[in-house]
Amino acid sequence: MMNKATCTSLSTVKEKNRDEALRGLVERLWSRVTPYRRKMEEAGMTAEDVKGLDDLASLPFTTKEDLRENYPLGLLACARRDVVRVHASSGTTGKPTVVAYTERDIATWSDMMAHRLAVAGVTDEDVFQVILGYGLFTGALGFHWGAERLGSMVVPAGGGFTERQLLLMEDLATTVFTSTPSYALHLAEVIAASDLADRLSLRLGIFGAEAWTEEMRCRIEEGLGIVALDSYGLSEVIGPGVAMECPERSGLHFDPGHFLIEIVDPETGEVLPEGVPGEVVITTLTKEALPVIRYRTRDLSRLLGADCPCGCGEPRLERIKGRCDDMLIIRGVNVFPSQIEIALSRVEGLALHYQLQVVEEGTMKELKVVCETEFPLSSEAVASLARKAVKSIQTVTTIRSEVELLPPGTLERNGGKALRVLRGPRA
Ligand code: DLL
Repeated sequence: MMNKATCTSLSTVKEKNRDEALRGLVERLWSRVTPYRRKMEEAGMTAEDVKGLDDLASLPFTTKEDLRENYPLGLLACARRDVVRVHASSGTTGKPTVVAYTERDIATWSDMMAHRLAVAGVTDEDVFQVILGYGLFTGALGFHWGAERLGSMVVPAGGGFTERQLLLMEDLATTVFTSTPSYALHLAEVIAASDLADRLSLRLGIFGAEAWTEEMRCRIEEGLGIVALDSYGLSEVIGPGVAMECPERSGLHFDPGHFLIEIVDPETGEVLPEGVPGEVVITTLTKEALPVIRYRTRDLSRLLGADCPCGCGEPRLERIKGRCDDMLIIRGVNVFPSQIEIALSRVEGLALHYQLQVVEEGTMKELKVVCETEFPLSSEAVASLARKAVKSIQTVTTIRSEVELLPPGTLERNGGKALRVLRGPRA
């Protein structure tokens, strides 16, 4: 079985061959995928202009709109009969984005995920509970195949149904689980309110699919008595497994033999140097069915280099700060949901189950923050906490917001991505 030392991703491209891999990718998309060819022609390029990585920045970007416009499989780079699976993004508005995999893509993904999990410290001794939705969402199957490939005992529990999750955790002696961070926090609260803690064997949690903060990590780790690691990925690129923390927790490692990651200025598209924050842009070197060139993720982060104390030698991406699309502009001030999470975490007695409502009053936008308290409280205590929350939010963001506190358990926790931002006129 694989362990940390032996589990290296089989189909990754070695450093010296990355130029060749990029050239091959561009040639393949040029000859097989008309929308890519058209984009390159519009940029005044041909496939021959791309000799290697130095030419990456001259290639046009790919966006979510490109995938939507070519729905469902217009960007396929292989024969349709070679596709063995599709996934799709949830698509809150309009049609979902469909992504496709060949048999080799599935093997690459499993190997890549097994490697990421091994670097995170998962082994074949672990019982690995997958608390993510199985189905069109890439989350569960990505972790499932990776953990199975690593030799862990996989418990495909799926999302939600907290009581059943806890029963399985206890009876099967689960040691590692994956879920969204918001659901992990919910599990921590339910366990704290029960006598279960001593009967569980949990040691590690791997969380992703939504933005979360160090403050949230502290609460999860303290609540569950585990180490909590961050995992990043997106369906358009492959799914979860693109980047993941190691136990050093100082950035998410990724394999540059699978992914070329650039950081660009979200407004101008200009490539930014290592260490400068901007939008994450990803090119897939090894995917067959639906490779992407310079995919604009809309996620904000920065590159951290490869000098992690863990010594694995892979470059790192900093924790995702949020999405460009989630940035709120309230009275001229830019505000990210993660800043609100930090502000709320500083107020003792508040749970980190919250929602931001952007209330449009004419041309003005006001922020209303709805958040649960940790315990049921008197109305005076609620009013006092709400005042503290308003102050904390003002300290972190400079803006004045309205805060409404709700009793514990009011906001939905279905195991899927937490709905953090709601927009619209005042109800
Ligand atoms: O969320 C894949 C995934 C599943 C990743 C499970 C990790 C764990 P999508 O549904 O396509 O795929 O959503 C991708 O989710 O562009 C980010 O905005 C956000 N996201 C994913 N992981 C993180 C993370 C999956 N660790 C979108 N931190 C991405 C912050 C994340 N945001």
